[in-house]
Formats: sequence, C-alpha cells, structure tokens
Amino acid sequence: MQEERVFLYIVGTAGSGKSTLTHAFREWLAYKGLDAITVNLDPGAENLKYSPDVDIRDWVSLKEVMEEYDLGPNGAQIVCADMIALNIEEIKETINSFKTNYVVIDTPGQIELFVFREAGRIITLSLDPNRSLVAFLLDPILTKTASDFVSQLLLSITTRFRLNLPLINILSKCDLIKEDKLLEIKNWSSMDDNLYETLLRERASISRELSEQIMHLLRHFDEGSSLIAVSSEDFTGMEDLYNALQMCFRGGEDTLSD
Ligand SMILES: Nc1nc2c(ncn2[C@@H]2O[C@H](COP(=O)(O)OP(=O)(O)O)[C@@H](O)[C@H]2O)c(=O)[nH]1
Ligand SMILES: [Mg+2]
Repeated sequence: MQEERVFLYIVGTAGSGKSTLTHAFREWLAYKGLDAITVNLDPGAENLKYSPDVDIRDWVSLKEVMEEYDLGPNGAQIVCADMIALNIEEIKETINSFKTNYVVIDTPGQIELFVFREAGRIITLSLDPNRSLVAFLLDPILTKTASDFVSQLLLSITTRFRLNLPLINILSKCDLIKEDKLLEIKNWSSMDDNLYETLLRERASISRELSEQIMHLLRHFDEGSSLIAVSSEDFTGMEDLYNALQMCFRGGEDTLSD
C-alpha cells in the first residue's frame, strides 16, 4: 500500500547547500530503497548537478524573462517567483502524476523569493500543507559567531512565521566544520547561558535588553533543539533528517537506526 506522500522543502540563504542537499537526500533515500522525486523551484538554476523530476524551468525561464521584459537578473528573479505561483496548478498536477512517497523540493537561490514574497505561501498552500516540512539550512559560513548563529535562527523563525509549516533546522556542509567548532555550535543550540554571555561579549554595543529578548524568543520556541548537522558530501546526518520527517508525519514508526 502506498503511504501518504510528504513534501520536504529545502530552504536557506543563497549558497547554503539547498540544491546539493536535495540531490544528496534523494540519493540517500534511493539507497535505503525509498521512493522519492525531486522538484526544482529555482528558475535561475544553472549547472544543476542533478536532473529534477519536476523542473520549474519547463514553465518559467529566468533568461527568457530577462529578455522579454528587459530586466536584470534581480528584477527578473522577482517576476519569475510570481510566475511560479501562477503556474502552480500545472506544477501540482505534474508532481501528483508521480507515484512516490517523498517529494524533495529545492527552492529558489535567494531565500527572500520564497519566504518573503507571496509565491512561497501560495505554493506551499497549494501542495499539501498538512504533509509538509521545511528543512531550514544554516550555512556554516554564516554561523561562525554566536551572533551569526542567533541571526540565522531568527531567519529560521521568520521562515516558520511566513510559511506557517513545521520546520527543522539543519546545519549544512558539516564536513567542512572543524570538530571543536561543531561542538561549539551544538552547545549554542542548547540555548544555554553560555550562548547569551558570548552574545553579550560579541555585541557589546547592542542593548542588553535586545539580546535578552531575542534569547527569550529563541528559547520560548525551542529554536535550537532540532539542529541536525548534515553533509551532502559524506552523507552525515541524512538518517537524522529522515527520522525527523518520520517523527513529524508518521509518529516515528519508521525511524531508522543502524
Ligand atoms: N563540502 C561540502 N560542500 C557543499 C555541501 N553542500 C553544498 N556544498 C557546496 O556549496 C556550494 C553551494 O551549494 P548549492 O547546493 O548550490 O547551494 P544553494 O544555493 O543553496 O542551492 C556548492 O559549491 C556546493 O558544492 C556539503 O555538504 N559539503
Ligand atoms: Mg540552488
């Protein structure tokens, strides 16, 4: 019997590793004998290293929009983002034509196109919002200091607020992070006083009250607790990502461990 399908949106800042993870997670699922498809929602994607099963570029092309409307890449990206939403019914039909349990969705390069414009919400609402999970990628390059880390978590909360979907935080490219740094970031994710103290030291010029309120917000939503370190290079953390999906939709019945 086919299980009900789940949609996994891979979201994060430009260069955070969305496309690479989309591909790697699909490969990992296949390796585990689990059927999945990939969907590329980035109309400006160049040199994608995988062949998406459903590709927005079949409907919307950044190059064509730039030529047709005489726009630069930034303006054209915005037009494209809105055009995706206009084509969502056809895209949905195409996705539904695949008999599969996992739909892994690669979102546009720049996070604001998906999270801050209406398009993202229109797409997620139109597909199945009750069967959707967002994987928010924290790029290690943007997670070097405590204030970097906290800023990424604030962007993650904003993403959750905008899309109104369950969300897990993923530390991407963890093969590039030295062991002691990884440990430090994991410690920060416990949201303990050490993070707060470090934040105050780093950002001495920022009001103590602002830092306190930010920490309060992050702790209240338990923002750090779900942080999963993942590498698309050596497949670290893929199982944790899969298990998080199972916990979200299948009550953890099918979690894997080996
Ligand atoms: N070492 C390493 N590099 C990665 C990993 N994931 C992505 N990258 C590299 O990071 C860059 C940006 O990745 P990409 O998937 O295009 O990011 P996107 O803009 O979020 O889609 C590329 O050069 C990737 O090869 C990873 O897990 N490990
Ligand atoms: Mg990409």
